[in-house]
Amino acid sequence: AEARPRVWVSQPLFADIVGRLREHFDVDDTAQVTQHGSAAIAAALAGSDGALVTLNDPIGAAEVAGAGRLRAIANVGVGYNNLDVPALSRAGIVVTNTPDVLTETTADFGFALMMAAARRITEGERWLREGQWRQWSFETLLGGDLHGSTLAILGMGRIGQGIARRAAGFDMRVLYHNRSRLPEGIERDCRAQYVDFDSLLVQADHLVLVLPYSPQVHHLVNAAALAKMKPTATLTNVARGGLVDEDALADALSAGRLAAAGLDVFEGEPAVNPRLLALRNVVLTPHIASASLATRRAMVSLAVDNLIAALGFGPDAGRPPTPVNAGQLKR
Ligand code: 8YV
Repeated sequence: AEARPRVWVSQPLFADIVGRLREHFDVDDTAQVTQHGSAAIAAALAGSDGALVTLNDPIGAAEVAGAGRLRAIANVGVGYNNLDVPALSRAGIVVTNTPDVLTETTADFGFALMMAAARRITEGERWLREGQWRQWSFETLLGGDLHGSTLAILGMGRIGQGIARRAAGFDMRVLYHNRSRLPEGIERDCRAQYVDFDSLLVQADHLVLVLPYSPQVHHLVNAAALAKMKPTATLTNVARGGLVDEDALADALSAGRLAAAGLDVFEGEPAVNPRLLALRNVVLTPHIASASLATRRAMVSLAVDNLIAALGFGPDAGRPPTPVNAGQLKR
């Protein structure tokens, strides 16, 4: 019999779901949760036909150079800036991601993070736990309101739209900026108004970042951008850390030129800029915006479906449900 295709799973990802791969493939799912180096990834991919990877796994031309059999990489995540897609396309490798299944969960979390930053929830908890609540004063931990304020969404894709829809329930005015303006019907559904980037910064009471990262938008929120914002405004990031110049953000937060920030993603994660760690007016979470049990399971399930289909098996053989580079493949 013909040898079964081999698949590498880069870290433990719900064994019962990953186990579905065994119907078609020989599966190496022994890798532990570590930041695999380039050489380790290259070695794992060398004998593989497919791989199930996460944002922990940067893969480009160097990592696939010795992987002559590799035909598909299924990324567990909607963002795939860990993958050099043009290089993988040139190598004839199908890339897939996990959109849609995480939209609502991530929008929930973005909203929660924004609220926590605006209303100083974690700061208040720390203050209480530190035993500082000896005497409550009327002016203790005053925050900014959500209701009646202007929500500014940068990146109006699926998650941005989910956040906009939630804002209606909080009586917020919603502005957005995006690479391209959305069709009127979607703007109406989201009750969102398109503005240019500068107007978004100037008018924002609460700015939320939900755009995909690419080198073109590296440090899009830099000192100049932050200087345009109101000193009472908050910044929330559930996209990628590289969108924000963290030193400029720390400067603004410590100088009182920005009220607060909610950050789920960091440029050097899992390392966090020590200047941010030292500030009280930042809510810091460890990249968990999509981390509800149901959603994380749905993400792995979709990635497994993608990998099975991309490698030519199952009901969708040859047509993975959510491809990233369909039409760009050079084979
Ligand atoms: C994932 C994310 O947890 O989907 C994304 O882009 O950042 C998160 O939902 C992460 O990508 C896992 O690879």
